[in-house]
Amino acid sequence: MREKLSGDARKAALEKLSGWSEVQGRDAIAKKFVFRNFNEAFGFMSRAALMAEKLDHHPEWSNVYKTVEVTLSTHDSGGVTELDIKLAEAMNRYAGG
Ligand code: H2B
Repeated sequence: MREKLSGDARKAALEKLSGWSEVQGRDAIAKKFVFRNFNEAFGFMSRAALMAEKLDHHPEWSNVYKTVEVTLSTHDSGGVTELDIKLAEAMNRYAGG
């Protein structure tokens, strides 16, 4: 099982992750991605889904038209781990920043 990130390591990891923030009342991080249209939103989701399978680590997410809301947490560990940071970084790359 992965170790939960806390303290300085967690702070440092989050500071590098543009647009991601702590979820209130839960050990998780979240970001709302807004694209130009559905095609771009779904392209992003397809790339992220392939990475999620590769990492065997899966997002909680929803899509409405051009918006994708993502929450990341490692369920097996009950909180945010290095895997969530990895997937969040990949998602930022796929979203173009
Ligand atoms: N995704 C997330 N976000 N957290 C997990 O703990 C997790 C997962 N566990 N994807 C994986 C799959 C595990 O259940 C399987 C058996 O590897």
